[in-house]
Amino acid sequence: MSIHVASVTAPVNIATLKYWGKRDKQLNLPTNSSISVTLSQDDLRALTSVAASPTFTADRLWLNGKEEATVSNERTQACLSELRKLRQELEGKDTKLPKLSQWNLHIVSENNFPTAAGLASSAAGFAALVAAIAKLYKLEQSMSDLSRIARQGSGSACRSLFGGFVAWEMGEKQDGSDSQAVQVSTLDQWPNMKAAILVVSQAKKDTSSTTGMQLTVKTSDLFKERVAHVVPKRFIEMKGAINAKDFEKFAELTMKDSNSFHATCLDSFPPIFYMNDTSKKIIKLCHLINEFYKETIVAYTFDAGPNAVLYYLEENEGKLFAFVYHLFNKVEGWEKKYSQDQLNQFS
Ligand code: 2P0
Repeated sequence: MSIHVASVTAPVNIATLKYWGKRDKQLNLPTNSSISVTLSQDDLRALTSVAASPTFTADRLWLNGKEEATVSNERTQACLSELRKLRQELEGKDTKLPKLSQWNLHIVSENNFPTAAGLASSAAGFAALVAAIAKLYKLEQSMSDLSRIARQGSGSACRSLFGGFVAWEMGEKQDGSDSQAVQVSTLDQWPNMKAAILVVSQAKKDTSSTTGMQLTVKTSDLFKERVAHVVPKRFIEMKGAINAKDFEKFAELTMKDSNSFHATCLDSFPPIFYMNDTSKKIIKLCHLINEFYKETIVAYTFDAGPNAVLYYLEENEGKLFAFVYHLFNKVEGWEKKYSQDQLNQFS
């Protein structure tokens, strides 16, 4: 029996400048460019293995040990058919190659974190799917080329094909041929940048990103302002802050953009709530910490769910977590440092 196998991992990416809104739902073309940080391979990631064999009777997909029907959905099929087309071109050039493009695929994927709880599981999942099949097919396309395919699976997936700081350029063309991810900077260039994830809830979100985005695009006036004037400026400023390793600026833009994205959710009609009371306490806590140290040492960001991602520099890890520890463990005497108003926020 002839069987060909390949495996890859793709990490989660967390947007610091949010993608929210599609101008083309079929092709996943966004209404604004976005920026993210891809976590390291050792952290949150999808591990995907693909096998192709002439004996397989159908494409099949297992996610976290359970067979899924999603292999036949439009988005997965869009990715599979583009990848098969590219493999077919290779097989046309070299007729000795096995005809993998004509064989069915078995895909096994596993996340080491909660699926669909606003922790970008679809991003890592589709990035790993596309990268694994590209490896199996020995495709010669660049990562940006592959990012245009992963984008069709899930918009944010295009950013998980690169490590470090990544921009998804929205592009202008109607066919999506210029809507792709590019690397802004490697993590090595800013090696002391750290991310901590505070898992507030592992529950599945109740409004999917696609549904939420469509509602926001259709009903929010604030969204129009965000897309036209707010994000284009931030996109340039954030790339500048990353290249200059300016944490204060990076943190300010990250927090403001998270707030702006959640404000457009609230401005949708009916409103969409992704953050809960614990999320809001974390926001207040971060501002309190920065105020306390008279220096920006932490930035928060929230995606389409209540879980927080904190960005900070390694040298401030002790300061940051000492504070979190004091607050949440209520070490004797710690409350004397704060006003009653501040304390009430954490009671
Ligand atoms: C982001 N999010 O930039 C934003 C911030 C959520 C909030 O990308 O419909 O799962 O598959 O293209 O990529 C979540 O949206 O949506 C997302 P689809 P996706 O990370």
